[in-house]
Amino acid sequence: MEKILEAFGLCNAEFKIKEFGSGHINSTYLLESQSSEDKYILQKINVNVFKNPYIIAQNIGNTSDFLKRNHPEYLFIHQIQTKDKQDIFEHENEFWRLTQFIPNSYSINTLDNPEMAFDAAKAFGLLAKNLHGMDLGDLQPSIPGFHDLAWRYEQFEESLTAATEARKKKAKDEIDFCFANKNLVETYKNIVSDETYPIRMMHHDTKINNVLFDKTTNKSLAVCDLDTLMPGRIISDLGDMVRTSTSAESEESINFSEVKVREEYFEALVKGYVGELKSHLTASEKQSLIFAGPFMIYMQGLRFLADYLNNDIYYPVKYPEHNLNRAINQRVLLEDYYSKEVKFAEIIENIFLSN
Ligand code: ADP
Ligand code: GN1
Ligand code: MG
Repeated sequence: MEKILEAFGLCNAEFKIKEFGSGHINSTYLLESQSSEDKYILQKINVNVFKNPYIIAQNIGNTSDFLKRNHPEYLFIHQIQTKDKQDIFEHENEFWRLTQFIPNSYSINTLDNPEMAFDAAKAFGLLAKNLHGMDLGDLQPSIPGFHDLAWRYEQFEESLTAATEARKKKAKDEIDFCFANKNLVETYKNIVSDETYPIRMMHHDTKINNVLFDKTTNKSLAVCDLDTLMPGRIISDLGDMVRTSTSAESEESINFSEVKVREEYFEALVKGYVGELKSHLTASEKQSLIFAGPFMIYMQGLRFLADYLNNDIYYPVKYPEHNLNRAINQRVLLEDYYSKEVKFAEIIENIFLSN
């Protein structure tokens, strides 16, 4: 740690360092100064997932510059550079980055009131609104194919050929469910091939624990976890909010009977997100809002299931059926969404009518 902190111009002896957050991918540390109020978030980028960490730095850096020029009042988590003016410190094949800890902030894994769902969605909507018009020309994806549902489906099929008979047997119901819902891949392909459908700078990981709330007011302050900030479509960002902000149980829960898309949370989310972006949304985007939730829930279910079939090579697991249970959780959530889809379509329509 000493070398890493020194690279960023910080003195190791001054800080208390502890592991932080509940993310699956990177290693996150909170640095707390023992002599001042200074706090930082230091992260080691997972290079099995992000094959080229410099793409992350480029995407965040371009976004940072665009926001400084066009929306200087917006609270964005800018990268802190090393003493050598680098966004990333590369050391012994490890890649480290540093940001300010947003003061007085906290994050949560589940929501217990719709106002916070509204606020979380507003935070992601505001990011997308402020990034409207940004030049995406020379940006690359930090993970190629990240939210390409057709590719995720192929990966699921590949995992089936590699899986042990024992795991396939245990996962039979989930495998059948994924096959039975392949029509979602077709809907996705139609959206991708629609030339009127905009590509925007998207966050791509709008899990509720990536929103920072204010400890005093409980209002959203900023969004974090910017590694997957890259060109994409709004169904990714709205969809992951529906996936993670509407159920009383998180994706980790095995209390499956309580895994549900709560209507008032769904309504709050769409209101919060659309409220920010409304004037920029195209007809094709509006039409796709109802698909956002199923798109992301199904894709996450496929990813957890494929990882179970691949013997858990991507998501950290605490017990052998962990990924299978995560896949079941997503299947239950998707089934619940479908049982309320007509109502959700009405909610979306009313939001546009009342504005
Ligand atoms: P991961 O990719 O592993 O999910 P995150 O970037 O989401 O890592 O960080 C993990 C947690 O650390 C977040 O859920 C949030 O609670 C906290 N966090 C991250 N960045 C900041 C920041 N700049 N200020 C305050 N808290 C932060
Ligand atoms: C990972 O890093 P974290 O925990 O915020 C994953 C997301 C998944 C999520 C599921 C780069 O996000 O795509 O939706 O787990 N990030 C990556 O919990 O794969
Ligand atoms: Mg995170």
